Amino acid sequence: MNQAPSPSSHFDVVVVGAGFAGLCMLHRLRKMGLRAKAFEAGSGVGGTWFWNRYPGARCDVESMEYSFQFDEELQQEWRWTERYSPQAEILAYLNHVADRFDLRRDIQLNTRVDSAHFDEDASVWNVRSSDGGTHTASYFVMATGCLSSANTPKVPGINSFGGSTYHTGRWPHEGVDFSGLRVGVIGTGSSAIQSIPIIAKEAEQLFVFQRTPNFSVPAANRPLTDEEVERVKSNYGELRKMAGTMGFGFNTRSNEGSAFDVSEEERRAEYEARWKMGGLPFLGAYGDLILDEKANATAADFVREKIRALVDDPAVAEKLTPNSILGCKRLCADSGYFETFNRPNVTLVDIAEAPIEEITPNGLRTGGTTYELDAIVFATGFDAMTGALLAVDIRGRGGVQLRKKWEAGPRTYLGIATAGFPNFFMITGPGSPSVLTNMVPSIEQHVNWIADCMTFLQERGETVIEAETGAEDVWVSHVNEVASATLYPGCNSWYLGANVPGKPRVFMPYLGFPEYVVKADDVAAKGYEGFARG
Ligand code: NA7
Repeated sequence: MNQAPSPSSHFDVVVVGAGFAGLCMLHRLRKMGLRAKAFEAGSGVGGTWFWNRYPGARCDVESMEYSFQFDEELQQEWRWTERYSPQAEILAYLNHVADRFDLRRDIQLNTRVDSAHFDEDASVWNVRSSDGGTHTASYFVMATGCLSSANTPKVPGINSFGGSTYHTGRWPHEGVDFSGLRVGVIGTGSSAIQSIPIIAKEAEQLFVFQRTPNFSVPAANRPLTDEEVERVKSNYGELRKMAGTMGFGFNTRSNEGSAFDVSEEERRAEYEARWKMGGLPFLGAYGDLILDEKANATAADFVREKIRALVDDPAVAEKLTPNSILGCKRLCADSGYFETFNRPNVTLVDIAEAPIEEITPNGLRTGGTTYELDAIVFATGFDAMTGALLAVDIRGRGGVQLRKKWEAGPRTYLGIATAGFPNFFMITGPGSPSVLTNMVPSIEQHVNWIADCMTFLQERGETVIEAETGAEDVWVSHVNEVASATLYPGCNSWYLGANVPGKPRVFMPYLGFPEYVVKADDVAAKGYEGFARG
């Protein structure tokens, strides 16, 4: 592990981040014989899975699929223990990957990249790191993840609080003991929904401050049997290929047809079966659930009924029942979330009408009532997709800042490059399928595309590649057009940036992994069409 202060040095590639994306990129660059260096802000590798250690943190994609496929021996030898991996197991896997492929010697931990400026005369990136290091690189790759920049609301009085505050995405490594404490959780997204049932069992009293109720289906997590692991491993390659053509998961069939192709009875049976099976494939019950409001309502009403049946107090059940489009905000998968509100030590506080007014030394005030608290958990999500990219002072041609260019929202070509910023790549950037897919295969697809592009240039003795503005404009319009044919843009989700006050509202992910791969491969096959090279 190289922890020495950085001297000034030149690399073929500087990579920012050592999570799934950074590790995968580094491994591929090594295999190409390039000199690469990764900087990682955390004190360990793992990215999302390094930071999100809150109680109950778990992936909502099945573990046999949420893993790398670039090395057959790795995928054969690693044994996942549960259907949905807990955070600690995914982190152990990523540490294993770092060791197995000897990646640590090119990773500098505890170091942020503060700025990266493109020098047009020398055609290199000047990169400054938080340890005072200055580096040059032919290529600059951001592998900083889509959900890594924590969003903590600016509530008045936040610094006056006498107890402890936590953000789910920055959880203390030593864990937190809530025994005997009065705890407030702000937010009811995926992180809250996973952690609330566990915090409720430990805390003396738990207050959940809910601005918007969320749809959630049971995760139905369980240990994996040797038989099912073997079934996947004996056919891993084929299953992965199949998943690539579906965009999500090889374990669950998605129905193409309309919810109205079948009788109400059949529809209910399908929803019931998927509810029992658990997890996000609930949304795959019919092809038009995210396209047609009436179709969506059939599934949403089914989940609403389930919530009402799970929660004893009808008034609490009503508050927990969303009146929005199912899946428009990312669907959650839980283990006993709604039932937790039947516990005598749990109180749901609806802050939809009366936002949090103030945090005081002893607690939190909303709607004129003060709640006395010993600890506050911000489960308030992330400045998604652009937050981590814009946290670095990235400047392209003419010294133009990426922040300036994206003032009205991110603009990319294929979610991988942006005009005016030569030799700069983003892994799963805005405008790529990313968060609407299984992230790990999406990351591998981007890593391979970027690496192949570098090889292409190398073979031709070319040193510069840059997205053309025209190609970028067409891509941005296409991303919007695809999204606007669905129900996704119709709610205040982080896909749109709506969770961060002042953030421009642009639908950021591209809908359709298989279509995207065809397009990206076609661009490459046509000599990187839409890119200027030289
Ligand atoms: P999410 O899904 O963005 O959830 C954040 C929650 O915090 C959500 O309920 C928000 O309510 C709430 N929130 C945010 N700001 C505030 C303020 N100012 N006041 C009250 N409540 C607030 O983040 P997660 O970490 O749970 O999950 C992120 C993704 O990680 C998830 O989708 C999975 O892909 C994994 P809102 O809905 O905005 O009204």
